[in-house]
Amino acid sequence: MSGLTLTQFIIEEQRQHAQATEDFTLLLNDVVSACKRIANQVNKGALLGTMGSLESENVQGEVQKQLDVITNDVFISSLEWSGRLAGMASEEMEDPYAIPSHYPLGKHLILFDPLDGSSNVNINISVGTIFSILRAPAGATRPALQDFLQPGTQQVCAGYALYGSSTMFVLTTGHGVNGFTLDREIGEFYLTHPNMQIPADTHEFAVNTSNQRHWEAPVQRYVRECLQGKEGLRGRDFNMRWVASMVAEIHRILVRGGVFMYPLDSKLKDQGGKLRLLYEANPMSFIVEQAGGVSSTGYHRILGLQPEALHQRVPVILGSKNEVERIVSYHSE
Ligand code: P6P
Repeated sequence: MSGLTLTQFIIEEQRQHAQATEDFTLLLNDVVSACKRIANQVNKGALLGTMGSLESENVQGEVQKQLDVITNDVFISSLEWSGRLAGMASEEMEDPYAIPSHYPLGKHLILFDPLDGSSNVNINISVGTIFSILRAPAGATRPALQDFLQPGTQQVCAGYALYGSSTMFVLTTGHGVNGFTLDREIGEFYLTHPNMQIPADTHEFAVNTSNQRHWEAPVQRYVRECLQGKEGLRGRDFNMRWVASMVAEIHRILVRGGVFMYPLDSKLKDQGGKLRLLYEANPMSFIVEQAGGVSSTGYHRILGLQPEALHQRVPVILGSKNEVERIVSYHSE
């Protein structure tokens, strides 16, 4: 396999951007190693007997899968020692993870969902890892919880690994979005999807329609118009997808366009939504915006939100620019 490897790409990115540092380049390479290890764990889950659920629940009140905990541990053990991080936060841990005192502290914070969509893992549907990298407070001190609560515009990097028919790694450092495919035989990711751009228009939407009766009026209106097809106001037929694995949905949208919605609904109103702001909505919104798309709660740009809690949830409407702007306009009417 010829072509640019992810390692070469990251180093060349560092050369091109003055603010990039070797420290960050090495951190990103450690994230890549963690995702390769997770890919291996997910791929062999049934063989290793790790596809089951645990008795425990995570901070979200969700039953934990064995692989949720295993992959969380993989991410921590791959990164905690490196001296690149001042702290880590995960969907699977109630509080931020303090870097053990025998390791040096670094200049970045990482927030991650180690295995998003894990309820799909035992039915062999694609799952993924999502990560977001922020700057740590100046001076290598132990971060306070507040240091993790930065708006999405402060992210220096965001990305995901997709464990699907092929294993892919997609990232942005604020200079566009690039996708890499793993060659398992040699353990290298190769650039296969340079400069990913989301088409501005689409006729494909992704939403869990079983929640339809709980949606707010603007989303009801938008989906109703799509379902009316060419006989309706939109004058064209639409297609619907719902994988129940956010990484797979976002990847599809990056490749061929579309809209992904997990909107606010009356049964989620108290918790503010389904998806988590800091390690799902923010990293995916950074990627989507860098690929020319739009990402909104329906009322506000997601990247502009000031987080108030580590596991805060938000409504998410993102994807093809013209379609998301239509949905946002329905919210403002
Ligand atoms: P539902 C997976 O648990 C997740 O966080 C996202 O990856 C996915 O888009 C969503 O929840 C699926 O939610 O309610 O359809 O199971």
